[in-house]
Formats: sequence, structure tokens, C-alpha cells
Amino acid sequence: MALDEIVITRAIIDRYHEKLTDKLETDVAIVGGGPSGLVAGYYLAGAGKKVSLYERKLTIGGGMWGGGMLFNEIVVQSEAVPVLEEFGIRHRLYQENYYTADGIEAVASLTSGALKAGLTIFNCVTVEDVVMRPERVEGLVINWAPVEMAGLHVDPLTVRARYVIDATGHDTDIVRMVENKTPGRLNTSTGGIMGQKAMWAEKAETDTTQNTKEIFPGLYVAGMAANATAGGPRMGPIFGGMLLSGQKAANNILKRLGQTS
Ligand code: 48F
Repeated sequence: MALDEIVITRAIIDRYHEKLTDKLETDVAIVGGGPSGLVAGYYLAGAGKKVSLYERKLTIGGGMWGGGMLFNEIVVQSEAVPVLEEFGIRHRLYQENYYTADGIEAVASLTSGALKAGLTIFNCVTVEDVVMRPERVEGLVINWAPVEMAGLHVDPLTVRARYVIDATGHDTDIVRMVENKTPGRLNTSTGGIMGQKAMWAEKAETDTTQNTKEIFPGLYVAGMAANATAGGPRMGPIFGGMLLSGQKAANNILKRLGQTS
């Protein structure tokens, strides 16, 4: 059977174009493809919502691949084991309340589960700004990550979303953009980004889910970004809080959209 390079090229361009135009207007746009963003995407897409996720790197998975200090095992506490089970991630009891899983299997399973649930992932796309009207976040300003990396002066494009989730981890990129434009208006005790505190795994894990909320009209914050925004401590390579935070962000937004999972 003959193979034509132009057909191969056309197939890629047509299919990508379909994904891109289908997701110009969505229910939810997630920024960041770490564990919290992937889990949020899974539950939202699984509930039938139109959801896209933008990740600036070529790879999805954020800080989960490397476990702790490149020892590629992650730890998950009992409370979050149902999420591991939901994604079919194999795990082993280490001692009471501490389970371990292979970091690579965890990322691969979260990614596969989210995609199969209906999430569309755009990798190598960076979010460089938000759309505001004027008191609410209503979309994202996107560009190719290589354009940003090369420092090229190229104007971005725009997508509209009913809700945005900042799941950018320690960067808290999207919340930071909103804070710069509307100082003092965030839903934190100071009205601004309070910054991440030193390591305290137990408190950080509880705080991560507590701090998962609408931080500005139209903008939710999940995962490490939630803690860094609200002044919570870091937790290191324990991932239950990330998984539960993604689930909570999805459930809260589903309620706002008039549906529970
Ligand atoms: O950091 P990350 O894995 O976020 P998370 O879901 O999980 C945190 C844990 O991995 C770990 C931890 C222990 O539990 O604290 O750090 O909160 O993934 C965040 C992703 O967001 C991408 C970034 O490349 C990373 O993959 N990202 C950050 N800023 C942008 C972005 C941006 N402006 N546009 C697109 N992607």
C-alpha cells in the first residue's frame, strides 16, 4: 500500500485543527498537566463537560515523574487510595496509612484515564494571560511554549471558558497574572498571593484540599498552586493531596455548572 507524505501531513493538521477549534469555547480550561490538573480534567470530562488542558512542557505529569529526588516512587496516604483505584494505579501498603506507587505508572495512568474520559490536552502550549470581563476570568491567552522560550515577538490566540483552573504548581502562574491586574482582590486572607511556606507534609496535605477553591470569580486554584496562593506549606513527594485537590476542584465546578459527579 502506497504511503504519501502529504496525506500524512494533512491528517495531522486536520485532526489537530479539529481539536483546537472544538475547544475554542469550553466549560472548563485547566492550566498545568501535573497530577491535580489531570485528575480535575478526568472528573470534569467524565461528567460530560467540555474540558481542555494546556501544558507548557512537551511532557504531561508535572512533578510526579521523579518521585522524590529522582527516586521514581510516590507516596499516597490512605485517604486518597480510592483515586489511585479509580485510575487503576497499582499500589502497595508500606506501613499503616502509607502506600507507594510507581511514579511513571501513576503519570501514565492519570494521563490515559483523563484522555479516555474526554479531556483534550494541548502540550507545548503556554498560558501567558487571562481574559477578563472585567471582574471575572472568562478565558485564557495562549501561545506556543517554544515562542515563549525563544523570546519571539508573536501575538497569542484566545480561548473562552466558563471556569478556569490554575493547576500550575509552585508557579501559581494564572493566579499571579490575575493578582498583577487586580491587586488585593484574591480570595485569601490578605487578598494577595501569600507564598509557599517551608516543608510540613501533614499540614500541607490537609491544607491543599482546604485551599482548593474559587480564588477569583471564574478562577479556581488546585494542587500545589492552591497552597502557594494561600500560604500553605510544601509537602514533598506525597501526592494524596494533589489527587484529592483535583477531585475537589472538579466537584465544586460541577456544582456551579449545575451537576454533581
Ligand atoms: O507542579 P505540578 O506537578 O502541579 P501539581 O498538580 O502537583 C504538584 C506536585 O507535582 C509536586 C508536589 C508534591 O505533591 O508538590 O510538586 O500542583 O504541575 C504543574 C504543571 O503546570 C505547568 C508546568 O509545566 C507543570 O507541568 N505550567 C506552569 N505554568 C504554566 C504551565 C503555564 N503558564 N502554562 C502552561 N503550563
